[in-house]
Amino acid sequence: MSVLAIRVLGDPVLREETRLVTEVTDDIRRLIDDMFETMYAANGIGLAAPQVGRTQRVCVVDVEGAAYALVNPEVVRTTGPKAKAEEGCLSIPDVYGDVERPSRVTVQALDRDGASFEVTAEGLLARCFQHEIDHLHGKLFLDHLSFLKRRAALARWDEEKDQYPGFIRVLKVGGSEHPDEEL
Ligand code: K2U
Ligand code: ZN
Repeated sequence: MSVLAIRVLGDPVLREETRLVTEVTDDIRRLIDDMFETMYAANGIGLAAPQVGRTQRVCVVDVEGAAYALVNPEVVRTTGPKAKAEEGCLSIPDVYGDVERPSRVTVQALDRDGASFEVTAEGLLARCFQHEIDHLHGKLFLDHLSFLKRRAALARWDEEKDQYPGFIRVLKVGGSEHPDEEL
C-alpha cells in the first residue's frame, strides 16, 4: 500500500465528472487500499479518487471506526432536517466554511468485492458521505458557500496555494506533514 500525493484546488481533476466503475478489479481494490492509507496519513475521515488524481467513481470514509469503501456511490434518499457545520477539505488545506446539508442520507454503492449495499447515516458520517460523493461529481464544499463566504475562502486559499507547486500536496508518512512537530 502507498501514501499517494493529494491534488489541491487548481488541479482540473478536482472539477471532472468521474467515470462509473464497470468491474471492481484488483486495480480498484489497490486504489481503495492506497486511498485509505493516504486518508489516514492526512488525518482525514474521507477521501475521493479525484483527490489522488484518479477519475474512477470511488471514495473511502472512516468516521469514528465506521469505515466504508464506496464504488459508484449515489445518494438515494435524504431525510431529516438540514444541518449546518464547518467543513474543510484535504484538497483545500487550511480553508474552512459552514456548509448546510441534509442530516440523514441513504447511500447505495458497491463494496470492494463488487457487492451492492445500502447504508443510512446521520451526523458526521452523513456529512462525509455527501462531501465525498460531491467530489465524484467535481463539486467542492466551496460551491455550497454564499458568494461572500466563497470569496473570503478563495482569498484565504490565495495565501496558502504557493505551498503546493503543481497543485500537489505531498504527505509525510506517519500522519504529520511537519515531522519535527511535537505529537
Ligand atoms: O474529502 C476530503 O477532503 C476529506 C474531508 C472530509 C470531510 C470534510 C468535512 C466534513 C466531513 C468530512 C475532511 O477534510 S477530512 C478532515 C476532517 C476531520 C475530522 C472532521 C472533519 C473533517
Ligand atoms: Zn474534500
